[in-house]
This record gives sequence, C-alpha cells and structure tokens, in this order.
Amino acid sequence: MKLNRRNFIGKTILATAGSLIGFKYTYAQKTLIYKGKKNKPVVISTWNHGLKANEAAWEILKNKGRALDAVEKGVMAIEADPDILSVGLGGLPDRDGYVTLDASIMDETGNAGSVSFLQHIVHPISVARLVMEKTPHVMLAGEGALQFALLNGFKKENLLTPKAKKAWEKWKKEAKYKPIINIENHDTIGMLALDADGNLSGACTTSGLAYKMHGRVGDSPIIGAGIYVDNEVGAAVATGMGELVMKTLGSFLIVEFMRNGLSPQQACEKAINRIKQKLPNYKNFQIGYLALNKTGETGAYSLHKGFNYAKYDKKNNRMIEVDYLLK
Ligand code: SD4
Repeated sequence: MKLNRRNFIGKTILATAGSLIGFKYTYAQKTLIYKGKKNKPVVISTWNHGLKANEAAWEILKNKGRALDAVEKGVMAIEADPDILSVGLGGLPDRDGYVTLDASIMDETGNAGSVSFLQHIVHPISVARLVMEKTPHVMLAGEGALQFALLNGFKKENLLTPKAKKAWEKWKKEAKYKPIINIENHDTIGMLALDADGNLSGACTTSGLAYKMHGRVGDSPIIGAGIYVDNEVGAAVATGMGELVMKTLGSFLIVEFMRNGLSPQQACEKAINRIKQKLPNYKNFQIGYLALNKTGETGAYSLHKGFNYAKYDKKNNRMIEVDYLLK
C-alpha cells in the first residue's frame, strides 16, 4: 500500500485507538498506515437533500469515477433545484434581497478552490473548481469571482425565485431588517466521497445564512473551516452557523483529530465539544459536522437535535440521524 512506502525514521508506536478502528498511527514518521478492508466507494452528504445529491454522485462513483467529479456533480443537483431554499438557484437572499453564494472544493492532491459572495451563477461549485484548476489562487470573491465565471462561459442568471422573494418579503415585515440568527437557519449541502481508487474529495455550497447582512461570508468557502480534505487521513465538512465553525476551524480540526487516531465519529464529537469550550453563546446555534476517513468509515455529530445526513455505499442510499451534544 502506498502509505507504507515512506521511509521509516525512528521507532514506531502503534496507537491502540487507531488499531481498533482500522489503522495504525506511527508517531515517528507521522504517517497513517491503514489495514483491513476499505468501504469504498462511499459518499455522504448533509441533510435530507443529501439523498438526491448522493444519487448524482453515485453515478460517477459506481463507474470507478473520480471522487472530485462525484462531489461536484452531486452538489450541482442541489444548486440547480429551485425548491431548495438554502443553496444556489432559489436560495434565500440576504436582508437586502440579494442571493449571494459561497462554495468550496478540495481534491485528493490537497488542491483547493473556492468562491465567496458570488451572485447570479447557478453553479458556484463549478466556479470554485475552475479557480482551483485554472488559477494560481484558492479563493475569488464577489465581482471578481463573477467576472471570472462569465469569462469562463458561465451565464448570468436571476437566482431569486418568486418563492424565495415571497419568503424574504414576509421576513422583512416581521424581522424589521434584523438578521435572524438561530438554530433553524441552515441547510448547506456538504459532500465527501471516497472513490474506488481510495481517493478522497469534498465539496460544499450554500446561499449562507438567510437574511444575513449584505457582504457576509460564512465558513463554507473557507478552506479548513467549512471543508477540509487530506487524502492521507480523511475529510470533513460543516453545516450550521458558520461563525462558530470559522472561530474554531472545525473541518481542519476534525481531520487533525483523525490524523491523531480518532475515528470520524470521535473527531466530530471532539470538534463540537471544542465549540462548547471556546464559544460562550454556542447554545443558540446549530452546527453539524460530517467526516469520512481513508477506510470509508463515516461519522457525524451536532450541537442540537435535528441534524441528519445521507450515506450511499454498496448497501444503499439512506438517511442517518445524528447524535448531538445538547440533550
Ligand atoms: C453559513 N454554514 O453560511 C453556512 C450555512 C449553513 O446549513 O451551513 N447552513 O454559515
């Protein structure tokens, strides 16, 4: 196995926890060595709309396609759906009525791309992928991201559907222009996949918090916060109140916990507990974390009840209810 071929320096210590969950961690060489059977391919994604996203991703994964293509195609199915009020076309606008989108993508080589505060483009995830593959940068924002998308053949469209506009107008009357920040205000699509070749990738795309301040950018396009992929170890993605994720760099933290021998489940729980330790107002918000490791093992945990995710592997495509901290 590729991971075993690194030069061994110093003595190797096996982490008991790691060996229990299917891999050994060698402190001396800081390299994970996986043993046992892998559950691959596998794809997981956040919330109920994850089922539909997984279907699109599985079309690629079942034919031995690349995880990167699978996660892009998977989340595109949700971006294009006008009935999903939290991502892409039909996303709820900011408090001034503008639909502004954040998206990010990471591949198995550690390459990353993202867009933030992007308007008028149905598939921000594909713009993020182009940023990753065609520019020397990681993130493009606002007008610059839009210009880049238009130059690359994307079409300028009105993303504010009548349904979303109506919801915004109702909100304006009731909320008097104050952004509502609560545990309900979420539904980003975050997706992680391990392909038949054993490679990991991830994607995340959102219209962000509904009725946010104009110009607000969340965690989803921030590499390490909303998403992180390390092909040696695993991947993680976040949903919920982005500010809490950004302040604790949640996805990177989860991958680092996995690097140190924790299972995806343990790593998600520890990252949620980090929010509790560090951020006093955490009870007012929902956060959900999702993780996948190199063996195809998955885990998830949230602050509040109600988070779920869809998992598609050889068995089937199914919803999984997630355990949570605040009982
Ligand atoms: C944000 N994390 O913009 C996103 C919102 C979200 O599920 O995840 N919704 O803060």
